[in-house]
Amino acid sequence: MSKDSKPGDGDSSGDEQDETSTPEYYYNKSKIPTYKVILLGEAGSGKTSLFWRYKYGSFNKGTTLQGTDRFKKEFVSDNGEKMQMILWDTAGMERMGSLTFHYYHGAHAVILVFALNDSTTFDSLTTWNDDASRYSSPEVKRFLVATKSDVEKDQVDVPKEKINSFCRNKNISEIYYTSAKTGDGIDEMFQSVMKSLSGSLDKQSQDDVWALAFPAKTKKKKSCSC
Ligand SMILES: Nc1nc2c(ncn2[C@@H]2O[C@H](COP(=O)(O)OP(=O)(O)OP(=O)(O)O)[C@@H](O)[C@H]2O)c(=O)[nH]1
Ligand SMILES: [Mg+2]
Repeated sequence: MSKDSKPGDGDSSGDEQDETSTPEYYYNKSKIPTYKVILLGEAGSGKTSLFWRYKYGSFNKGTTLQGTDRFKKEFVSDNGEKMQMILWDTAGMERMGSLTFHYYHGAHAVILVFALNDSTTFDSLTTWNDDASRYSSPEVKRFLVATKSDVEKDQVDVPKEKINSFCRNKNISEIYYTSAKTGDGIDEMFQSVMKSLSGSLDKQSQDDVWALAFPAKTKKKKSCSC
């Protein structure tokens, strides 16, 4: 959790924006390669809890969190290069079937999320994966994340063989087991995702990454009457 973050504020909510939340500000100031990473998965799979745990370091039991749905975090790659991730959460839009172009557009990585104790969230992943190809890019990097790894063994509803076979068929090299409740596996998962992305950035896409995450306030300049 970043030192100044607290639930409900945001780098990101898009409502109150000052100079420091404009794309130009971040892009010109940081010049750090920045990757857009999106969470995708069925309602209830645990996306917001994952996001929340990573950003705030706590477990939020609410299911309808709103406000902060983008979060940026700096990493240092193995070769010492700084890099940044902007993580996007759907803020519940998937429940209305209304994930927008903005959500997918320009994503460098998709984290497909399912809950270990709910096979319907796993079964829907094929559709989410197809949508990622259609609306972001066929080349977008994909990662598979199982959430709720804290549940009792007898509540696990998705067999390992099914998970492994999905990974093989979709060309996904890594599955991560995480728990937003305990925090297990989450830091490691994001570190690993960023490590995989390191060095893959198309420099052309940087403007889009910032502009989509932090749309500039459209202020009209005062015209001079002289
Ligand atoms: N035991 C356990 N429960 C979890 C965990 N993560 C999330 N949950 C619970 O699962 C439910 C759904 O979690 P959310 O994070 O809201 O899921 P979502 O994918 O964001 O779903 P919507 O935004 O509601 O569409 C909530 O009741 C959470 O408390 C976890 O790691 N362990
Ligand atoms: Mg959510």
